[in-house]
Amino acid sequence: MKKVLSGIQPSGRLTLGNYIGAMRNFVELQHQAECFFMVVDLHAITVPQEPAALREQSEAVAALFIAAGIDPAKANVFMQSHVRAHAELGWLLTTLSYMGELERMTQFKDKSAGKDAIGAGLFVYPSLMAADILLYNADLVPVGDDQKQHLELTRDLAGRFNHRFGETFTIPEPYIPKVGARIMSLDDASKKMSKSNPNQGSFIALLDTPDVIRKKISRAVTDSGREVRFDTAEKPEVSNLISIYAQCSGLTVAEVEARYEGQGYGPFKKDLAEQVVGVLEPIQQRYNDIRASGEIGKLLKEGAEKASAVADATLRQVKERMGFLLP
Ligand code: ATP
Ligand code: LTN
Repeated sequence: MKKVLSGIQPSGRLTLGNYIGAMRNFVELQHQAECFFMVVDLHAITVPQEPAALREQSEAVAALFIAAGIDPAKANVFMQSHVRAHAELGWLLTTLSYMGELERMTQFKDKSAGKDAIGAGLFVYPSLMAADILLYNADLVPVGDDQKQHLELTRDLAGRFNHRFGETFTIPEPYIPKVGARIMSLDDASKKMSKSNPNQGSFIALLDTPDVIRKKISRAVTDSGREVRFDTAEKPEVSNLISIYAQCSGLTVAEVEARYEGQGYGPFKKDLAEQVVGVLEPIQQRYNDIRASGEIGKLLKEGAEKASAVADATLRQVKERMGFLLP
């Protein structure tokens, strides 16, 4: 059976981009593979987090995994910080990572741009991500387009380790959706939709109320034309909205274009809002039930126990091959 691993940071309120780009594929893959889905809190602290908010967001992300359809009886859901092997293998792989390759990471460049104090954790972030993946010998890693480069680095690190210390790690493949791998910001189609964007109108949060969703979509930037046509070069804003529509309705891009031919943006945006609400409302209901049940702590504990058993065995093998004196 193939192994699948992915993670989402509790660095803010999850967005429709996280859902379409990543989480939805988690739900699909759980039926075909042995899955490990984590809330990557150790990654979230590579930029400053307020402790109370981090704790709340961590529980919220875990509850959203389940609400989105991940079945904890099928997939392991856990907190990264509950499995100590992540931090430990992260350090071991940091010692195998080169400054030059880490400096080339666009996420690092974007997140450090214009800052005078840049945390060292932000720099070595990809080495920790590689540890996350390699601990479970994952074959597939479902992520959005922005994580492709980190996956490449993970593959390089796995290959480097195998070459130096003997075949140990599986070389993982990214699993990226064909449509929706990069949902753009509602206020600026040149930037990806991000939960860390201070402009709340730039993203749809999975827990936004239907009215807020309608308002955000009606205010989403378009262009001065009126044609609902997919053309990322000429019409990036409208194309982004068409992608969201297609992903939420199950229609193809061409079917969405045909449905709104000659109708202008008004009816298109109105229906788009209802499509998004239709996808998010059931998730929100399940989310509220799960939070109210008080079961999340128990689920995470069980998930971490199962994940630790796998991760600890890999870590022990890695340390042995690297020449550590084992206890
Ligand atoms: P931040 O903006 O705080 O850095 P993020 O949402 O980009 O956070 P994560 O929470 O770690 O980062 O992302 C979780 C998953 O969601 C990743 O697989 C990422 O590729 C995917 N993802 C994030 N934003 C988008 C987007 N706009 N479109 C498609 N996929 C996305
Ligand atoms: N870097 C990812 C989050 C992440 C991840 C992982 C994704 C951390 N560890 C392991 C897949 C597998 C991000 O910023 N979106």
